[in-house]
Amino acid sequence: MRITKMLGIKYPIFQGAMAQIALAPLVGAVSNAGGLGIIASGGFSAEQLREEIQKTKEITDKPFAVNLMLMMPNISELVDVIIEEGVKIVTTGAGTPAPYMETLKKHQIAVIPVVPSVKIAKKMEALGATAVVAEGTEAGGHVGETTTMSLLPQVVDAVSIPVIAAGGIANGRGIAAAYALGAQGVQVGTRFLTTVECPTHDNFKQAVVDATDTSTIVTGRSIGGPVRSIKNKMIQAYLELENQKASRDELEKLSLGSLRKAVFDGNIEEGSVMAGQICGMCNEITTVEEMITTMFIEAEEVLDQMTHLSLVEKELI
Ligand code: TUI
Repeated sequence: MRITKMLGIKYPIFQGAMAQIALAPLVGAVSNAGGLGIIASGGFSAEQLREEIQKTKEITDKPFAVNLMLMMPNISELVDVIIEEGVKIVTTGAGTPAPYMETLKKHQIAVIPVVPSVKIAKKMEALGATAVVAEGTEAGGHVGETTTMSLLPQVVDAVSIPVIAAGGIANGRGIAAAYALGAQGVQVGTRFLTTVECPTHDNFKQAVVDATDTSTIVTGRSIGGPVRSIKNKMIQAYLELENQKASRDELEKLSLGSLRKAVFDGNIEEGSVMAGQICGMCNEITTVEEMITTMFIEAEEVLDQMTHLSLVEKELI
């Protein structure tokens, strides 16, 4: 069955669960526009998550999901809230959902882990995942090593559940490319940062609008937590510390609270502006609805064009 039918959504587009950003206003707008809005629960207490779920239900009566950032210490409390609130779709990232799988499945909750490799994709299928999101290293935030172009077809061939493509997708051409590589849909993060409904400080949006293809870099590899963000003063200092083989403590001191600093205070030089490599193409601020419908119209045009070219090449027209 197609992922759209399985989840009850119109367009096969997931909104990436960006920490501190993917809150009710953005999530509700995405679900109302026919995509899958996803609440980022990373950093939330159980009560904060409950409130965000309830706020989302006030904005939309369409399906939405909650993402579990598995590095957080309070996951089992968050799982309880998800069950109590009747959320039917969960995505996971930055770890394995194995300890929570049985409980989630028992409550008929679709579990869709984000995976950075074929090995982890297979592991998730064996655990009973409904689908997987194969995320290439082009993505923003916590990333793996393999690019979307290489990862996606290899994951598609390795599993028999639906695969959603993530990392480097911001327009209809990206969607068409993901389909060509065997994906059933896409997860998009960075392009949602330049929407009207994205609840960040305007400086944060402007940093994404101004960014180019070479604006991002990965830090944190030395401590086993690679994170992609837009280069700035803080990232420069972080890289210098990493080059000097600084300890995890020293590095964490620099990055502590940095996401909030950028997202809420608009301090884009000292804060963390997580974004993917496709930020160089996210130059326009539009509503979520306009963004999603434009992307799928463009994808269809590209796919029609490809069919046309193929017929021309076979000299059938
Ligand atoms: O999780 C993400 N991206 C994120 S989480 C995040 S919050 C954060 N804030 C500050 C510092 C660090 C993180 C920001 N961006 N993407 C999904 C993702 N999951 N990428 C890679 C993985 C992953 C990695 C290992 C998934 C599973 C895994 O191992 C599972 C296993 O079974 O070993």
